[in-house]
Amino acid sequence: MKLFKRRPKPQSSARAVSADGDAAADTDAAATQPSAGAGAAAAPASGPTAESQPAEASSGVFGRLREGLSRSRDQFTEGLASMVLGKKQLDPMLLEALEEQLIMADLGLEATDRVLESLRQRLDRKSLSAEETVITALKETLTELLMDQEQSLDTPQRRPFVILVVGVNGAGKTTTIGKLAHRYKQQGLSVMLAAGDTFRAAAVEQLQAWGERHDVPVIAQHTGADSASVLYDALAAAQARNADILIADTAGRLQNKSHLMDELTKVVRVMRKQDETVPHETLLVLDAGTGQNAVSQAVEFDQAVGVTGVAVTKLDGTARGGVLFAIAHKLKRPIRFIGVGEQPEDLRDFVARDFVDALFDER
Ligand SMILES: Nc1nc2c(ncn2[C@@H]2O[C@H](COP(=O)(O)OP(=O)(O)O)[C@@H](O)[C@H]2O)c(=O)[nH]1
Ligand SMILES: [Mg+2]
Repeated sequence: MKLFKRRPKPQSSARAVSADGDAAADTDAAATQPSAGAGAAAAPASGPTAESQPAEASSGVFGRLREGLSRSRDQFTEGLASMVLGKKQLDPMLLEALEEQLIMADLGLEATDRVLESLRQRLDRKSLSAEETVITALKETLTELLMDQEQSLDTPQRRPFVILVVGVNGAGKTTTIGKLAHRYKQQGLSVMLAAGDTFRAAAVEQLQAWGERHDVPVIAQHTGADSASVLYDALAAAQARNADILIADTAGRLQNKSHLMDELTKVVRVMRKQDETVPHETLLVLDAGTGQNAVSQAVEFDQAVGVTGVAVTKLDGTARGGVLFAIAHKLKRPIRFIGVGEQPEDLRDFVARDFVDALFDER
């Protein structure tokens, strides 16, 4: 356990993005440069890179998670440990300081309130003897909050199992689809991809590049084509080829937010003409780096298309990993995956206890 000095950080909102497509311009740019990026750039190797091998060998997969979460860990635990050092009880001043730290770690007000309330109840049940007790209780409380949403995606229920991937531009949809394609291929499943983001020029090519890399067929039309018709064709093709899994990309930005939500609703309606059970998973991709904005996006997408699972990406590039607690608390949908890097193996099943342990630098 590290002990940290208390060093308040300002809440930066440098990368704020709203579900409103228009405000997504900055992430849009982020998405487009490397995005030939997820496609052409840094072809993720299927094994660990030379650079990551020592960590992998020494501390295994948990080491990679820990490494990925280092910035969030600094933000998260900084102050917390030193604050409870020597404290025998959760006095009002300590509570207030904890509250401040949790908010700064991007938990948001509601999740922070919930955590403090549960912590208080937990601590009421036993008297404090050492610093470790407060930390342990806090960790248990945090794990419990996330545990409700720890539920991995069970794909073999249907064939083809259709995953519709939604989220604002730059959130990491296409990259996550590429990583998933890789993962399912590794499991010996037959995978197909649908290039439903027909709005942006680079989007189709980006998905095709992932498809080529992992030898996965991509159903696509030209840029500007009707997204619903691409997905309709893709579903027909997946059925005809008896594919195990079809993963559909969608646009993250249209003229405005209501266009985007209307388009997604239409896509679902059109696909259901073929199979009324689809999509079997509506996976919302959220960029952790957008902090509390990710929470409002979650609510809006859920209202429009009914989110059944969440992938939280870019946890490696941000100190705002605490937002995951806010998402879990607010959205109350399973968190399926977390992205902690750009390698295919950096998309991981979400495990609440591992996540909290990695935030507290343990194991
Ligand atoms: N570091 C890091 N970068 C990611 C992760 N997921 C996606 N990215 C990057 O985020 C950018 C936008 O991703 P993209 O998949 O194009 O987003 P989309 O617009 O939602 O399809 C790309 O440069 C990706 O390589 C992640 O987990 N970690
Ligand atoms: Mg994309």
